[in-house]
Amino acid sequence: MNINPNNVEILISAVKPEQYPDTGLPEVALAGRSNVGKSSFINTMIGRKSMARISSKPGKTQTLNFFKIDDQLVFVDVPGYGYAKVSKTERERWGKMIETYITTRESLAVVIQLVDIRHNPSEDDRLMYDFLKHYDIPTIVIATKEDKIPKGKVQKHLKVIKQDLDMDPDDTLISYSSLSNAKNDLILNAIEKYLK
Ligand SMILES: Nc1nc2c(ncn2[C@@H]2O[C@H](COP(=O)(O)OP(=O)(O)O)[C@@H](O)[C@H]2O)c(=O)[nH]1
Ligand SMILES: [Mg+2]
Repeated sequence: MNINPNNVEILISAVKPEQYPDTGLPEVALAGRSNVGKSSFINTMIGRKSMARISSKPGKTQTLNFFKIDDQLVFVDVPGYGYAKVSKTERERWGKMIETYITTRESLAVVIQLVDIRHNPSEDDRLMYDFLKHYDIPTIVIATKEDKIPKGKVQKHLKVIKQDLDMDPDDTLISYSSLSNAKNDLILNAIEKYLK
């Protein structure tokens, strides 16, 4: 699969199912704590520097942002979890929005869960992964920011992540850095397996 960066458009920022776009295309949703690199991942994958907004302020995007990618698939940028400074009400609203999307969206093909390769998965990372497995959502785990650790340590960190998340053997784990597009093909191939 190839993506033409000039054929990428933001469709809508949605909160409720009535606002989800009706494209007939399979969807790939990005999950992960705020600031882990979801928006950067989308930008690097589509080859557009600032399509998805990269926030210096974590916890800011509180909508589901739908990006139509080259008439082949839709990336859904999901607001991050684990940001301490949001109120309980906001957190609950966030939870409902994610839960509704994940559990009811028929066109959802696969979730890409991003974790930071430098750290053990957080409690929230584990809850998210368990939630996805509970609903039988195929998941690709991307351990990002690999440029921040020595190359020789990547495999060891991946092993810890796989163990801590108790990953399903059917799910793929890939180390990654949004500073480079070297793994775009590898990741698109992994995604493609889940597209009908
Ligand atoms: N070094 C490095 N920085 C990254 C990487 N991915 C994201 N970042 C930085 O991490 C911060 C948060 O990224 P962002 O994409 O906004 O995270 P989001 O909140 O999950 O969407 C930004 O300062 C990015 O430039 C990466 O792979 N390597
Ligand atoms: Mg973001």
